[in-house]
Amino acid sequence: MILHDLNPGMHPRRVRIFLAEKGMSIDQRQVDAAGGANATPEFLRLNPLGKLPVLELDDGSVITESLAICRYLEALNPDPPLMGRTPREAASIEMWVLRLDSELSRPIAQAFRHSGEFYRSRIKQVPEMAAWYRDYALDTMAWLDRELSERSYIAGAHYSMADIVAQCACVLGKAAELRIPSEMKHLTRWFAEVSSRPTARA
Ligand SMILES: N[C@@H](CCC(=O)N[C@@H](CS)C(=O)NCC(=O)O)C(=O)O
Repeated sequence: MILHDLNPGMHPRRVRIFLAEKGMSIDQRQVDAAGGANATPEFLRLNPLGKLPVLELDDGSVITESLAICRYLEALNPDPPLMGRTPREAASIEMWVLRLDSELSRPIAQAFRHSGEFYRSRIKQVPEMAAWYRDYALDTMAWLDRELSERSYIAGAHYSMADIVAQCACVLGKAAELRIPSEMKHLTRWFAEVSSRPTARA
C-alpha cells in the first residue's frame, strides 16, 4: 500500500495520526501540491478531484476520502479500536465524526482557503468569507467546550476518530488565524491533551 500524502494538509493528517495510533507503517509518498503535482494527468488518474490523501492498494486500486481510508484501515487492523468497541459506541463516534466534519473541519478549511498563502494564487480569496467561516467555527468550538465539560474525549471516555478529526481541524485553525480562545477551558484542556499524544506530530 502507498499513502499519497500532503504533509501540511488537514485531511492527510487524519490518516497519518490514525496510522500512528494503530502502530501501522505504510509507504508514504509526498505530493508537491504547491508545485501542482496533484493536477497532473498521472495524479488525476488516481483521484480525479486532485485531492489528498489517496491510498493506493497493492492491486492498483485506490481509496480516496480520509474517512473512508481510515474505515478501511480500521477493518484491517481493529486494535486499538478508534471507531468504537460496541454498536452503540460506533454510532456515537460516527455521529461526532459527521458533526465535526461539517461543523468544524469544513468551516476552518474554508477560512484557510480564503486567507492562507497556499490558495493565494489558486482561488479568488474573499477576506469576508474567511471572517464569516472563522465565526462559524468559533460557535462550534463554544459548543464543543460545553460538551467537553462532561467527558474526557469528544465521543466519550476513549480517544477516537472523532478526536482525530477535531484535533486536525484545530491544527489547521492555527494557519487560518483561528486559535481556541483561552476562555474555552475544556476545549483548551482537551486540545493540550490530544496534542501531547506521541502520535500528534505524525
Ligand atoms: N473530503 C476529502 C478532502 C480532501 C482535501 O480537501 N484535501 C486537500 C488537503 S487537506 C487537498 O488535497 N488540497 C489540494 C488542492 O486543493 O489543491 C478527504 O476527506 O480526504
